This record gives sequence, structure tokens and C-alpha cells, in this order.
Amino acid sequence: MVFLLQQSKHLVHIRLSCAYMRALCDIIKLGVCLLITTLQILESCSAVVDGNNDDTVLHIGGIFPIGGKGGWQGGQACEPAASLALDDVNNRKDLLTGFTLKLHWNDSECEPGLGASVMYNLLYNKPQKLMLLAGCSTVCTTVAEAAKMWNLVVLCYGASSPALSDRNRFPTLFRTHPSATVHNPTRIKLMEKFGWSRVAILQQAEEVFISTVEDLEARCKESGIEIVTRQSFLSDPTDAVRNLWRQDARIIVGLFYVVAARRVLCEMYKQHLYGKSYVWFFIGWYEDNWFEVNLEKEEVGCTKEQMRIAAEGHLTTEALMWNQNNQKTVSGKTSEDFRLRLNEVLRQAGYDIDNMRYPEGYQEAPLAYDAVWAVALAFNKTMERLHKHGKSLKNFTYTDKETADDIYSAINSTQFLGVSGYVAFSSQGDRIALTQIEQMINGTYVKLGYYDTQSDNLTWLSKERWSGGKVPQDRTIVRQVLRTVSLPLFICMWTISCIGIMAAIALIVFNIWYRHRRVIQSSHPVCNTIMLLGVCTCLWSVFLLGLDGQFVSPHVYPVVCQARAWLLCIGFTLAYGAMFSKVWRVHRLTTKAKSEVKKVEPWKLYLMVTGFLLVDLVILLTWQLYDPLQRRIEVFPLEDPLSTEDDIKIRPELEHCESENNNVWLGVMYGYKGLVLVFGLFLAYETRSIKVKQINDSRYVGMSIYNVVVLCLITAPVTMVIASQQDASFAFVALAVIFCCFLSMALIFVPKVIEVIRHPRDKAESKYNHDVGMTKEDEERYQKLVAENEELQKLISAKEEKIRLIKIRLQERDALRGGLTDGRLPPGTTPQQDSTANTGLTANKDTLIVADFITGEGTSDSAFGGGVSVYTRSSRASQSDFEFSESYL
Ligand code: ABU
Repeated sequence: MVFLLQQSKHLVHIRLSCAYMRALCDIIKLGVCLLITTLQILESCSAVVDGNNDDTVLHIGGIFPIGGKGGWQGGQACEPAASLALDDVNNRKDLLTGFTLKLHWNDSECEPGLGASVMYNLLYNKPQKLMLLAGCSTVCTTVAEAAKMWNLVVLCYGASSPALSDRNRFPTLFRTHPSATVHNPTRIKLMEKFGWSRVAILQQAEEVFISTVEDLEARCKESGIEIVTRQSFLSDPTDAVRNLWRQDARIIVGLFYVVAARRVLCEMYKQHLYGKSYVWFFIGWYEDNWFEVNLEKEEVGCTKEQMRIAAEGHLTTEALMWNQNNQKTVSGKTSEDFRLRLNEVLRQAGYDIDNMRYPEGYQEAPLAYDAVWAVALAFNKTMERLHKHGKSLKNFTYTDKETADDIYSAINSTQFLGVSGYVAFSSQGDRIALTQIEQMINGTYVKLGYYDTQSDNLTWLSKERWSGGKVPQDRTIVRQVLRTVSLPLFICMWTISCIGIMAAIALIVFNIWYRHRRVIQSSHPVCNTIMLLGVCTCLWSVFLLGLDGQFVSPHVYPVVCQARAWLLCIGFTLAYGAMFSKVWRVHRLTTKAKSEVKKVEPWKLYLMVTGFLLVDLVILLTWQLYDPLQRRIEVFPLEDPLSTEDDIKIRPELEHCESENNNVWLGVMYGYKGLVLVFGLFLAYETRSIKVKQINDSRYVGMSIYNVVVLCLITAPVTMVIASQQDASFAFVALAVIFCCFLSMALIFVPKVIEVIRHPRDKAESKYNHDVGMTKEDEERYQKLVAENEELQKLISAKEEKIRLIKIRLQERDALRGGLTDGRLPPGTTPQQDSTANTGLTANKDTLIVADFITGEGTSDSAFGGGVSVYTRSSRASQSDFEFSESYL
């Protein structure tokens, strides 16, 4: 029982607890309901206060880039400007009568993703927005592409991307900001004005700049301006700037947001792409002090001073964003009034306006102001229109295409004078505007002029200043300088050649004049004359070798080339061919049987020279007809000029004579000449110690051949190696030709001339002949005879001494006998016998003298077989003659 009582108490207690709990819950529920109701009441009160729920408020959404790190943060000045416009619009009784305009906005940081998020928040949160305002091209692109899905018109106050002019992609977009393409005609105009036809482009990899560059490229092409390079970068412009330098870019159009612009400027400084040789076109909407702010924050890596140095002289182009003539605008205020008010607002927001420290977007602030006015005017127009149909803007929903079209038409036809100038929209929704050109002079922007694209009217104030004192050139001017043979060298070689030619002519005269003299006659005077003609021709070619671009025009140069080849070949063939034919003949004489060779037939020598000439003619004619020598220019690497003041480079050029298949022709010619040279060398070597009376100068001819061969074998390859050094090459060839010619003339003619001078009468020439007719065997025999002669002389002297002594003794004896037998001869001795003894001695002497004067005329020596008259070396031959000729061999 107690247990039951206890249990029932317990149950009562639980029930009481449950009731208590239920009551508590009800109280909480009531409290929550009260709270919600209170909140709802508060919210509705707030809405009433804000005007959100008021039927008299028209809501628009705003997206402002303000706090981002890159791109354009123009919302900093544009948002206050838009607020000013809202105030002005809402203060106007004749506009949107009975309504007020309200802007709901947020920061996009110029980030397309964040911009999209801001847009969705605006769209999905009440109240219903009638239009969107946006700034920054990347955000506008995202917003305008999406907004059409909500039948919303987007008005961009700060988007310059030319891509936004695509009506198919952005059917509901309008902008008070002119398209960046408006700069391009201005840039082209400036390039034409300053004569720049070669430009480069440096761009940040953003659609806004890519589409601007596409437009610029098309316009440059139309105007005949070459785009030398187009460099782009994402965030670090180092490589792109370096490439500009590599491409020798001088006039550079830079398209980037201001943060990137600071990096580019720093890179320009580091890589020395500034100053008198460079002109940079920057976008004009950066703030005036853009190059010296945020350097540390953005870790730019250059000091303010360095940035100032690099920025000096750059040009900017920008659409005019401030109404120039201080007229009253649609708001009843002038652009100056607007500026003062805006400055005041910004000052209150903490900006140091008095020290020209403007927030980003200050330039575009009039565009934001006018954008709000354009919205108001368009809504006004739409409301009137809708009113006629008993409709209201307040009833607009995102599915109301009809009202959206009305808003679109209204804004499309809106035109007014705003603080940014005359506001009107093209069929692409673009703003039509004037552009202004500025230049940074001494750290501040100076207006240079304005350009009206529509009327192609450039107003120029002539305030530009260039650091080099003259308009920079668009490229390194390359001055082509023809490398020519130095004049003193040419004159020197030509003078020597002239002397050689005169000497050769004199020798020809000598050769003909004394042709009857044995010394000339036996050396084949006609061959000598041919050789001398060849020498003249070769020496004349020296003149042609030095005849280059300093004397002849390019179209005459090929003629000089061909004349050189002809003269040198023919001259060589005449001179060398004549000498060759002589040694060949000597070789033939010494190798033929006596019966075969009676005498040297001159026609055979001429035939040989003619044969060589014919081969020359065939090769030269074929060469000239099929692949003539032309003027080819060898270009050398660029060189700096002597004066560092000049912004030019020197490109040395050198003229060459070349055919298409030059190596083939040279191969043929050198091959042929080489064979003749080597064969001549062989013949000269074979006949080195042979002398025939029919060709008395064959040994000198041999020497001359050695000389020619050696020089040709050296000169031909060396000139090919040093062909690019005009002076060295000319001097080498000219000296080789001159040396060959002079030495050949000297070797062949000096002995003859001396002989003729020494012995004016022909008789004496036998000695010359003896000299030259001497062989080694003759020499040995001669030496033997001399030794024998000396022995005999000594013997004679001894005998004479003996005789003298005997005579003395005889005289003594005679004297002794004198007294005995006066005037009588010794017994057994006759006067005749005495005389014979003396005569015998004399005869002995005569014999020796005869031995000394063995003449070839009378001695037919068979030492060489074949009936050739061989001469021994004469005692009259000078020892030095032998030494010279033998040491040479
Ligand atoms: N004038 C500012 C333009 C900014 C932009 O196009 O993104």
C-alpha cells in the first residue's frame, strides 16, 4: 500500500513536471512568434524607411570595383560620383516624377567571379532591380553576358573592352565608357604624324587588351604600319620586355592595367627601354601619379625616382571623360561644379585631393555620374511609355521581356549633355567620344592635343618634347657601308702595275729591235713578245681587281667582274703559255733522237700557246654565256658607328664577283690552270740543267715557271680564305701578279739586256752563248782543263827557269869562250834548233789557250746524244752566275 501510495505520488509529480514543461514550451513559442513578428515589423518599418517596399522607389543594382589588388579599382571614385548623381536625379522634380531612384551596390574587386556573386545577390534578393550598373571590363563581360537571362539592361560606366561591342554576345549592354578601340585611330594618327611605320605591342593577357590589339593590328595593316612584335604577359612582364629589346622595338604600344603598368615601367627601367630612343604609348586612364604609388605594396622593385625616369616622355591616349567646355549639363551643373563636389566628397572620404592624390577611377567618375543620369532619363522615358499602356516600371519582373525591351529602347535613344561630354550610344551600345593625347614632361602629364575620330580632325598644341631633341626613330637606322679597297693601296698597286706595263712595252720594243742579235734570236723572240703581252694583260687586270663600288656603279660591276676574269686568264695563258712552250720544247729536244730533232720549229710553240688560249676561250665563253659573273653582296654583322650620338648601326657590305655555280666554274678553271702549272713545273725541273743553243734562256724560263707555280699555288687558296677582307685580298692578288710579272721579265730579259749593253756587237755574244751553254759535265771538264793548265803553267815556269839558268850558264860559258870563239855557235847547234825550242814552248802555251777557248761552234759533242750542239762552260762565265742558278734550282 505504501508502495502504491509512493508510486502514485511519483506519477502526480511527473505529470506536474510535464505540464510545467508544456507551459514553458508554449511561452517560448509565443516569445519566438513575438520576436519574429517584431522583426517583421521592424523589417517592414526599415523597408518603409529605406523605401524598398515603397511603390515610389525604383531599384537598380551597382557593381563597383574598389578593394581589389589588380585590374581597375575605379569604383573608388565612381561610386561616390554615382551617389552624387543619384542625389541630383532624386532632387529633380521633373524627372521620375513621384519616384526616387535607389542604388544597391557591392564591391567586385574587378574580379569576374566576385562580380558574378555580387550580381546574383542583387538579383536574388529583393527588391526587384530594374537595371545593373557595372565597372571593369572583366566584370562587365561576365555580368552583361548573364544579365540578358534576367531581361536586365546593363550599363557599364567603366568598361573599355572592345569585346563588349559584340551585340550578339551582349544584347542588353550599354556603356558610357568609350571602347578602347577609340584610342587606336588616335595612335595611328600619331604614328603617321611622327613618321613611325614600325611599332611593337606589349599587352596584358586580358580579353579587354587582346580585343584592343586585334583592332589595332587591323588598323595598322590598313595604314601600312608594320607590327614588329606582339608580346603578352600574365603578371610578370620581364621576358616580354626583353623580347621587345631583342626585336629592336622603338615605338611600343602598352596595354595593361595600372598594377601591371608599374611592373612594366620598372622593367623598362631595368632593361633600358626608355629615353631618347624609345616612345611608349600607355593607356591614358591611369591616375596622374600612377607610376610612383603602391611601389612597395606591389613589390615593384624600382624606386620612385627610377620609375619617374622611365616614365618620362611617354605618350598617353584617352577618350575625353570630362566635358571640356564648361557648359551646363543635363543636371544643371557644369563639369567643373561636378568636379568640386566630387573632390569634396572624396576629401571627406579621406583622400588627399589637395595634393593631387586622387583615388582610382577619378578620371571615369563623370562616366559613372552620367551613367546614373542615363538610367534616370531612360526610366523616365519608359515610365511615360508604360503609363500610356497602363503599366508601371514597378511591376517589372525578370521575366517581363516587354518592359525590358522598352527600357532597352529608351536607353538606346537617350542623348544628353553630361559632365563627361555629349552622351549618346551607337548601335553597338558604345559611347562616341573625342580622344586626348598627353605626354609626360618633367613628371607631369601635358596635353598635346585632341583627335576627333569621326571628322579625322587632329588638334595639335605642339607641346611635345623629346629627350634626344628630335623625334625618336621607329627602328635602328642601318646604314649600309660598302667596304672598298683602300685608295692609297689601289693607287700604289696601280702605279707599280703601270711601271710593269711600261717595262713590258719597253722590253717588247727591245725584243723586236734586237731580234737579229743571237742572244735574242736564240731565245725565241716571238715567244718573248707573247710572254710580255701576257705580262701587260695580267698587270692591267690588277687595275680591274681594285675597281670596286667606289668607282663603278652596281650595274657596271658585273662587266668589271667579267673583264677581270678574261684579262687574268688570257694574260696568264699568254705569259705562262709562252714560257711553258719553251721548256716543253727544251724537254722535247733533249728527249728526241738526234735524227728526229734538227731544229726547233717555231710554229709548234705558237700552236701550243694558241691551244691554251682556245681552251681558255671555251671555258670563259661557256662561263659567261651560261652563268655569268654577277655582283653579289656579302653582308657583315652590324657595327656601332664611330659617333655614339648617332642612333644608327653600320652594316658593312662587300662586293664579290660570283656566278650561280661559282665553285663549279672556279673548279674547272683552277683544275685546268693547275694542270698546266704542274706540268710546266715538271718540265722546268726535268730541264733544269739542260741548255740548248736554240733556246738559250730555258733555265731562266724554268726559274720563272717555278716562281709562277709557287705563287699561284699559294695565292689561289689564300685569296679564297681572305676574300672577306677586301684590302688584304686585293693586295695579295695584286702583289702576286706583280711579283710574277716582274720576276719573269727580269729573269728572261735582264741577262739579254746586259749582254746587249755590254757587247753592242753581235760577235761578242758567243761568250754569252758559252755561258749559257755550260752544263755540269762541261764544267767538270773545264775545271780539269784549268787544273791541267795550271800544272802545265807551273811546269813551263820551271822549264823556263831551267832554260834561263842554262842560258845564263851558256852565256857564261860563251863569255868564257868569248875569247876563244867569238860569235860562233856551240858545236852541233844550229840557229834553227834554237828557234824551235822557243817555238815549242810557245806552241805548248797555245795549246793551253786553245783548251781555254774551246768553242761550241766547232765541237759537236755527243754527250746528249741527239746532235745537239752542247757548249762547255766558258772560263769567262762568272762563278756567281753558276752559284745563283744552281742554288735556285
Ligand atoms: N577606364 C577604365 C577601364 C577599365 C576596364 O576596361 O576594365
